[in-house]
Amino acid sequence: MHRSSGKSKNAKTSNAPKQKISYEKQVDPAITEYAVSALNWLRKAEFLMSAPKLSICVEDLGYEVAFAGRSNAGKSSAINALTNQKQLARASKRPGRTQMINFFSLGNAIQRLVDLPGYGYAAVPEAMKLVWQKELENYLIHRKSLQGLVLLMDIRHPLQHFDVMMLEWAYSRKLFVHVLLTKSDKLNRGPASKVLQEVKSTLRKMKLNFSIQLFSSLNKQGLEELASVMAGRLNYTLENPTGFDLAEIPEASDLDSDVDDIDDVDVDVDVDVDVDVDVDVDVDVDQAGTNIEPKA
Ligand SMILES: Nc1nc2c(ncn2[C@@H]2O[C@H](COP(=O)(O)OP(=O)(O)O)[C@@H](O)[C@H]2O)c(=O)[nH]1
Ligand SMILES: [Mg+2]
Repeated sequence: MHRSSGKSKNAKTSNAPKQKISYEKQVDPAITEYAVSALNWLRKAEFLMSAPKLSICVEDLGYEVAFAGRSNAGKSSAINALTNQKQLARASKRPGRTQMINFFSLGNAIQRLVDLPGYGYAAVPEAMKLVWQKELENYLIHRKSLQGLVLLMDIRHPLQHFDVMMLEWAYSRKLFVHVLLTKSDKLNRGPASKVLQEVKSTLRKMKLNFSIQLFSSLNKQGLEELASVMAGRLNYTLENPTGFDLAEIPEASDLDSDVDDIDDVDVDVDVDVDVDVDVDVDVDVDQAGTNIEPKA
């Protein structure tokens, strides 16, 4: 019995390998030289600073792409996978750790990745939620170097209230949005592409300037696509001649407040925002707003 089943297994494997090997060697045509180079470039990410509010943050020069998502959408995992750095944005089993706007330089300080506070963590006083909501809105509406928003949504729960709010802010200033349907490994291919089509159709109706993809930090699905989109928004070229010295970017304490400028900008925002959005904030930001410990 044992012997015969071993035999049939051998017979099977001896017929199989040739085709399988040639299939595995095929290169995915979506993985271009640019994507590979972009991915390598993004691995240069280094923590720059953590800002408690927009008025105390990296000078608004150059190019930025910001990551946003509800708490637990997979934002920290995505940033870590993209930059190939386990601790860059601390992926946490406990939702609600990200509390500030975190800036990362990408080889030089005028090309940046920004990690925005997550939403959805309920254990935060209502007043703090409103403060953070306002800060987020401020950042999204007024930040001139912001070239695009990467909005992460768990593929099983897309387009929640927070997501729609972010999309409306993006629309109000014609900001490009790249949507990641995260944890795509949780669904089979059929159901996953169905969600992809449905969300795509909603975003079209919202008249957004957007792109969308499936993404999984777990099995690295969609990393190259994300890297290409980001690099494109950040003006990365294969030569990437932007030589910029980190030392030229002033420390947070040297920066003048941008608050007056922000008040002067006349942006017509028509956003219908309920106040019950769960902003993901820990309350250990001190009163003066000078706590700049990175937390993700
Ligand atoms: N299956 C699966 N789980 C993921 C993936 N990305 C993140 N997670 C899990 O989802 C939870 C929240 O992830 P995290 O990156 O901390 O989310 P964040 O709150 O948006 O920063 C963690 O338990 C992760 O291990 C993924 O691609 N696939
Ligand atoms: Mg996180």
